[in-house]
Amino acid sequence: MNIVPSLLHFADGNAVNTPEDWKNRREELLDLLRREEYGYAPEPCKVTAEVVSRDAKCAGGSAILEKVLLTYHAPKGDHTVPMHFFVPVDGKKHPLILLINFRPDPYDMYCPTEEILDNGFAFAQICYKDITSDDPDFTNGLAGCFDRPTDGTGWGKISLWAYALHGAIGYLQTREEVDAANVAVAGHSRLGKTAMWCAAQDERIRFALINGSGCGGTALEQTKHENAETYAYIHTNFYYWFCENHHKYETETVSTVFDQHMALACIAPRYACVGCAKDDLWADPWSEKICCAAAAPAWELFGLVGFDGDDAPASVGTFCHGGHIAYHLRDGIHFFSRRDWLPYMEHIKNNLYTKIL
Ligand code: GTR
Repeated sequence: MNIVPSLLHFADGNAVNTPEDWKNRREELLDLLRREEYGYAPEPCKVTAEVVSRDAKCAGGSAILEKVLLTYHAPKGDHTVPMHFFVPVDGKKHPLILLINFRPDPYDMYCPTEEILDNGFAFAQICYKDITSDDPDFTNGLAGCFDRPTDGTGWGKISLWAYALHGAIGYLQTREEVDAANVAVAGHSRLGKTAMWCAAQDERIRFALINGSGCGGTALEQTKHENAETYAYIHTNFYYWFCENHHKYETETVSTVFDQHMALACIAPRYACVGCAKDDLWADPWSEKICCAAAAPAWELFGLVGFDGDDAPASVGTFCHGGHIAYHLRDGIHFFSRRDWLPYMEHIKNNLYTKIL
């Protein structure tokens, strides 16, 4: 399959041959994706944190749950986002999973909280609507605390949700219970797109858990299959997730400018987990697999296995976990299932102590 544009050529046509070249190519790709797809996020701002409640015996006495208020001190005002932070009670440092979720509750159907803790993780959760609303209103929450560029490149909501996660990670890495070298971000669907874009930009994140992310996530646009969501369709309802420049790809061929393998590849040489469901045709599990294969050359530059699968359609039960990009296809529909979390946790645990080149 000829996936264009080439990952391993600079915009000027020169080849990308070395890990050093990749650093520059990654910056070029991030700039391209900011300009044409997700929009430029604001400059980082100061984030302060306050623990406002503590349950020392949650999860059957196995963990501590804190409610932490994160305050973003932005140019046009402060905005506070609540976060739930769980940590096992054993007093050790733990790899951390930060989930951006749809609902504000600490226990939710999209995450098997106790099982995550039992697997030795610290676990933090933020509700995306506490950052800013999921609609075209750019004046509320954190969105209202910045001026948004009006030249077509200003942040869409995905970019702003990701921006808030960067701030949360800064705080979480200061917590003594957290193994700061082993931080994962996770999200499902529109928040899978957010987790991917967050990890693409933030090298403090070692693992990206990208579930059911589909269009604008890990589904390659140029190979979309029947009944899959496309850029043209996503803009009918969700144009505000992206920057205004992205709207032109409703009608133009995207493949000559950029595609989603570039966003996934910006995670290299770190780790990504892509999870899909067989009946989630809207998200297009096959194009997600092709995307993994198309992103892999970025890891190969480092002499690493990028993806140990191919670009053929997967069958239920497929696990490609031998490379830095893990892919699985499970049975069922669009959902963040325990059957997704289990392979994600396994991939993290298998790769906790390898050296990131
Ligand atoms: C759909 C949208 C998808 C996906 C999903 C979700 O309606 O078209 O791109 O993000 O919502 O977030 O649940």
